[in-house]
Amino acid sequence: MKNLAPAIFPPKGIGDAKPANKAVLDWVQEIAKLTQPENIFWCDGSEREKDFLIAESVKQNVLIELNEKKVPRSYLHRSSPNDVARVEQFTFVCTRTKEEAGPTNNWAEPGETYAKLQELLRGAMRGRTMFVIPYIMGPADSPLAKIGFEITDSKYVVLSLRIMTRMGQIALKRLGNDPDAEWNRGVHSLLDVNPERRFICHFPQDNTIISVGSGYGGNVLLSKKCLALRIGSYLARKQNWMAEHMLILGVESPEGHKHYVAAAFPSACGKTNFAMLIPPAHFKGWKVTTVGDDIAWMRIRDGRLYAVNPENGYFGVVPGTSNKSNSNAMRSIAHDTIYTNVALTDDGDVWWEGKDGGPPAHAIDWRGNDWTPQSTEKAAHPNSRFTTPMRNNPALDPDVEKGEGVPISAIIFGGRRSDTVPLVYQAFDWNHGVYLGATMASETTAAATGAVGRVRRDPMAMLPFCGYDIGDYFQHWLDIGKQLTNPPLIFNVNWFRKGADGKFLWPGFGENMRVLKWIIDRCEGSGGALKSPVGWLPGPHDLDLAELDIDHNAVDELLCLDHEEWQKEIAAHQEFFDSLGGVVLQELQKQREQLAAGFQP
Ligand code: OXD
Ligand code: MN
Repeated sequence: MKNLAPAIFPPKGIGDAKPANKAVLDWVQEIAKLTQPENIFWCDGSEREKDFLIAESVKQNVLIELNEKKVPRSYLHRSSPNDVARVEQFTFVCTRTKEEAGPTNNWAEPGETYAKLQELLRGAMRGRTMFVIPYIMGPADSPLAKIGFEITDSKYVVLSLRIMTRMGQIALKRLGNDPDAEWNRGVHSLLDVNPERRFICHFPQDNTIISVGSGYGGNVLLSKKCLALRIGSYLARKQNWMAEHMLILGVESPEGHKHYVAAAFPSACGKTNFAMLIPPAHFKGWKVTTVGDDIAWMRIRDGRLYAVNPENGYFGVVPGTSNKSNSNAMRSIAHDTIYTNVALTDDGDVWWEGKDGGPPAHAIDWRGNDWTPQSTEKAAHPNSRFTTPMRNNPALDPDVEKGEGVPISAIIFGGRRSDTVPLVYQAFDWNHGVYLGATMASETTAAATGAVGRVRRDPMAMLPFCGYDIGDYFQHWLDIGKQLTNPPLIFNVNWFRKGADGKFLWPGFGENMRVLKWIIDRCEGSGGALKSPVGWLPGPHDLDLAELDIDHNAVDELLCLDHEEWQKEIAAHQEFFDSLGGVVLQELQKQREQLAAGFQP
């Protein structure tokens, strides 16, 4: 199998950045004893190390070098066709009791799970190299920063983590040699990339993650979903901060007034596009900048929420990315990028469905087979990805490295809903906003294996990522609200509402600036709104739609509340709450009753 490349032997000065911390060394020895690798490679994050690992990966076919003129210093990786997305059904939260994991997580007993994983890992790295990757999540000097170590037998993971985190010496330095320092233990092995032996297991009480049997990013870049969200959310509750599946963007008016907003949309619902939004010509002088595109860590300071992006790069969905949908992303991925599961053109470039220009006459598809426009299969997998440093983003926010974070004026929830949910509305207050987040739903996407297009409740876009009981998570949101004297306003958006003809009513992408502008107006106390049963809705003239080619009926449809649809929606909220058993809080039930009362005839 192409992923299971044999050991590599670096020259002196590469792969020998052994940490000074004894607790780390002991843990690495323990894992090495179990997995029995040929050798241990201690990563330092240097350029020399990168060059060496890339050269070896190309030699061993783990990476394919792309045309230097078309996409400089960029590579294509093909994962096993059975391993192309997150596997929620094989993802476990192994708290001491089932109740602590709650009704939305797969729970497994920690002792038994460790024993099972140990058996799978026994001798798993024989004849191979074991990499030890130290990394920091968050700006190095942030009070929110966390240190993690990932042990892996995949060079693709090392090279990806080098992009996605602050990796190497910087983390070793920050950790120092305090044996009691807090750090996350992550172990990953490809094993034989067999779905039968694929488990992504979290042990929040031990700050430990073990992932086996996969090479796909969301399952194996342990810094991201596993540490920054599942373990992160568990730590956040214990330590009174928030770990959320949210992008963070800055929006600056021509007069230089700046706000930051954080937005929680489920996987593959446009977080990266929104975070990199380019305002349409009508919004001359307005600027949107990116702090993060997937994860926000937030803490309370002076009665406000401040956010940092714990990541250092973007792991984004490729298909559909174009100069029209997201030209900042196109510029970001034009160089120094690792592509996974896109198509390879005959001149060594990459191609995917939705890329600018027509399809190539011939390409090699994501599985490595010949492809032409007549093929019935997609050339790029719908969940094919780019891994690119955030430094590549021309719209990167200047305060992205600020340890204290950026102050959040608004939180936005949103899902992919063909009907029912208006383009935008504002919660009456924090607790009502928590209800909006807790009941949000979205049509499923290719980011996880399973059916696509099915409406499922995805509270705060955290359904697959909350590392503990969801009822306690809702309570944590309410508790945080009580501590904020200047809380962010909370909004809900839906870019995906469709008309009777099945077509999207809203143009989306850059035009979402019009919605963002209303949100900013509301934060500044200047935007108009009408009170409705679901929250504050913009009136017909409150959204700036100048120079937008949109039918008035479409705008009415986008903002309307259909009573029948909402009766169904409110019933679905109750059904969802019922499915959670006893965990739903009185406060949220009260919010539901108020909402229902608003729709009484
Ligand atoms: C992601 C996801 O990869 O949410 O960000 O699946
Ligand atoms: Mn995500």
